[in-house]
Amino acid sequence: MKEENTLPNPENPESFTGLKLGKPKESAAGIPAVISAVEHVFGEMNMARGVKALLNINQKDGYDCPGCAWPDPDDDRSSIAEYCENGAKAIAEEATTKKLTEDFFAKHSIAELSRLSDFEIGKKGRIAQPMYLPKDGTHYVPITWEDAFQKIASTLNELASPNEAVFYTSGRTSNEAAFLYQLFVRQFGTNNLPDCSNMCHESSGTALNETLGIGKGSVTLEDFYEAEVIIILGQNPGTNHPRMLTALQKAKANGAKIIAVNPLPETGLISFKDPQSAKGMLGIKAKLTDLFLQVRINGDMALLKAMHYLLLEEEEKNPGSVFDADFIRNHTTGYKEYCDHLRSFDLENLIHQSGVSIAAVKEAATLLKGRKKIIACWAMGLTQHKNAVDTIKEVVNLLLLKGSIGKPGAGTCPVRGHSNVQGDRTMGIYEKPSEKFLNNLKREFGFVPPANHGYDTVECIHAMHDGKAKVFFAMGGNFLSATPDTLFTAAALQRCKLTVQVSTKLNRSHLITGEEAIILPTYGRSDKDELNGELQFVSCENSMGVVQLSKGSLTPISSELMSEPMIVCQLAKATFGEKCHSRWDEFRKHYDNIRDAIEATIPGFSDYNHRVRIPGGFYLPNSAREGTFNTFNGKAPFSISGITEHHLADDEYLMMTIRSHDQFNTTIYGLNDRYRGVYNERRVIFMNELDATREGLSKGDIVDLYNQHEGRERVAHHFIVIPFNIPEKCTATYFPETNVLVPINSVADKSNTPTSKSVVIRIQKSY
Ligand SMILES: Nc1nc2c(c(=O)[nH]1)N[C@H]1C(S)=C(S)[C@@H](COP(=O)(O)OP(=O)(O)OC[C@H]3O[C@@H](n4cnc5c(=O)[nH]c(N)nc54)[C@H](O)[C@@H]3O)O[C@H]1N2
Ligand SMILES: Nc1nc2c(c(=O)[nH]1)N[C@H]1C(S)=C(S)[C@@H](COP(=O)(O)OP(=O)(O)OC[C@H]3O[C@@H](n4cnc5c(=O)[nH]c(N)nc54)[C@H](O)[C@@H]3O)O[C@H]1N2
Ligand SMILES: [Mo]
Repeated sequence: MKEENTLPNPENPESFTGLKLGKPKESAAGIPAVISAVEHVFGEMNMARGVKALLNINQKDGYDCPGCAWPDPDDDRSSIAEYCENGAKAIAEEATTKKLTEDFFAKHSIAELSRLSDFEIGKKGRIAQPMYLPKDGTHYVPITWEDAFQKIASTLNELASPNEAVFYTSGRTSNEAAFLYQLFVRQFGTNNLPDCSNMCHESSGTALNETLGIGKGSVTLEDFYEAEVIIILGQNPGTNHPRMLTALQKAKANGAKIIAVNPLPETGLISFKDPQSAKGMLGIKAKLTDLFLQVRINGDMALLKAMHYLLLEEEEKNPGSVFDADFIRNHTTGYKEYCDHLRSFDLENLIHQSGVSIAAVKEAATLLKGRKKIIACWAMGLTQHKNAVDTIKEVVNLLLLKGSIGKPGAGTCPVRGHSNVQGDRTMGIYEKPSEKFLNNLKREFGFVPPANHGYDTVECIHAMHDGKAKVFFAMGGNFLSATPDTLFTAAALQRCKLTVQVSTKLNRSHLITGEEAIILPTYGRSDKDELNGELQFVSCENSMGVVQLSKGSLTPISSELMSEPMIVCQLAKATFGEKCHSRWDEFRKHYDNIRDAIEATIPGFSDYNHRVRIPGGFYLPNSAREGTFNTFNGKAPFSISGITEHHLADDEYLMMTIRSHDQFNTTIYGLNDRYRGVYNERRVIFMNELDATREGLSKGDIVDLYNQHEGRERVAHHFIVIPFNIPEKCTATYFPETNVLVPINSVADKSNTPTSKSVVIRIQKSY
């Protein structure tokens, strides 16, 4: 009998791990960061492997850190290792020597494993051989690679249409694997290529494409060192991009002013002790932020408009002193209309809606007034709201007013998440490929790619739910836990005929499956990848468009792992059989052959095999960086959009789902959030003290959280109240524990990104 699988929604307080509260930290990194990194690494592997792993991260001949997409310095890199605490933790998770073989799966049923927390599941270790869950099975059983490919291929070939299969990608997949994967999927006949980007920076890509004609950021690391102002909105670099703090520190030493816009006074933004400098090791901290603007959740649009309003007033008093008239005239459209639009607002009302004090907004305007080299950085605090695309366009408006684009020290910096999420998109992992891209594939590979757009992440969940998609294939990631509305998504996956996960580590997506399920174990970044006796390397594109090689150096934990490019080749062979294009045989021989195919298909990769071997790699062309805008008329339009008001009832709150300091997305490294002073517990809700009092709640109370959307109630049980420095009516919880509350149909306009940072909730005492 198949037991019922449970979901991560514990109904009893025994699931608590034992909260301890400390004071939020005043500065990031320093010695505690080094200690924490070392503990994680050597807790998972022996000394020799640990040292080797750390020494090779982000070195020019090493491997790309799987931690985040922040770029490495072009020239001098730290001679010890270019890593940070959280990069080291990412490596500890990946390079662990704990492994799961068939014995483990024979001993533990799926139902038993699904009762564990995400933290406990992740700590089990790396999957060491292909596993298969038969229909009505209670346990995974071993399967050979050959049988696994045959099963997937025959299920795919039996579908009524290729569009009944979806192929998800998480952002760690290398350029080489991603290119092959999209080629396979399109040759199979569908554009159903949802990816983690749909939940991440899709809003940025949409906004930037529509305004500047390129969906990527425009700055390089060097620009940081020349900037006059760096404004960081909705991003927590101390935790999620720690190496960015080093760049900010250098920028500051060169005179840049830093403005942080965030509902939380995030530790890394406020000050920083560089663990790689002597001063930092001595505990000397550098103050980073000059001005902290504590916005209300989603108050950014109102704040930006208020700042722009004040800047316009100054410009009108003294024309030419604030805005860049030449730039506006030569490179933009709609300036006059935008000024009229600004004037139509009531300044006080804007400031009120932003949640920031009048004095602070005025200080921001004063800071920006005379400066023209501005970099705007942002991440999930802007992208995961209903009006995300419009808010990012408002950020672009600021840069256009100031002529801060296409010149040194200025531009857009959407800080990417997964280490190769940007590269995957460049390689064609996209459900809405351009005609040009498809034509290139057709020319190079001699087949007619499907023209219809495919499903993005939210659309594919609906399709599975409605029975329109029957096979779910994931190249990495943890789809169930990363996506919104966990119970709805679980039901969607469970309606599939077959779910397949190409994975390094065990996660919840292996436990909530279709009728049948397969796990294909693969190499991580740090693993040595040998093919026909020759060591191979792959390549990745970082957040600033630099393509670099990544060569693993650790011995894989099992001889039964297969690299991602090889998995795709074998899958193509099995699926296409005799019709399989001969190119797939070439790809299996050497990764250089894959790179040659990329060069022939995707602009910007000329001489790929040569240039990728140059230490430090090469920059991809970037039109916005060069000051040209690939829009229909070659100009960047000012964007006009209103303010979204959240009409919250007295007992309703906005909730943002954020990352703790001890996690990488759904991989939970530990139970501490050191910078926010939270230890040994993740089921917490941060709320304003006045709100807590109004609700009759005090520190340590246990509450249930409810969301109501489109007539369906969602609930997440048992969270401990922590009164915190956060604006009124705003609350924060950790992702993925509260993904159950994110409504599947609450998405950003145009980008269809789940609104994970503005979930409307009610809070009730549990008992
Ligand atoms: N160690 C580590 N590194 C990571 C990751 C990880 O999980 N762990 N994840 C990677 C990935 S995939 C990504 S996308 C990035 C994510 O990097 P971030 O975007 O920094 O991650 P979040 O924790 O989602 O933090 C969002 C920040 O925005 C703020 N915020 C929330 N809502 C609003 C708002 O309405 N307005 C403003 N102004 N701010 C708001 C929050 O307080 C928080 O500081 O990090 C990448 N790097
Ligand atoms: N509520 C809420 N939800 C969110 C977010 C949020 O802020 N709030 N953030 C969203 C964002 S920004 C993102 S990017 C998504 C992340 O969504 P995903 O990318 O789907 O999730 P991850 O947790 O990064 O995936 C971790 C799993 O990837 C596998 N893995 C790790 N390395 C490799 C590798 O090299 N190869 C392969 N094949 N597998 C590997 C491991 O098995 C691991 O368990 O989540 C989104 N969901
Ligand atoms: Mo992300």
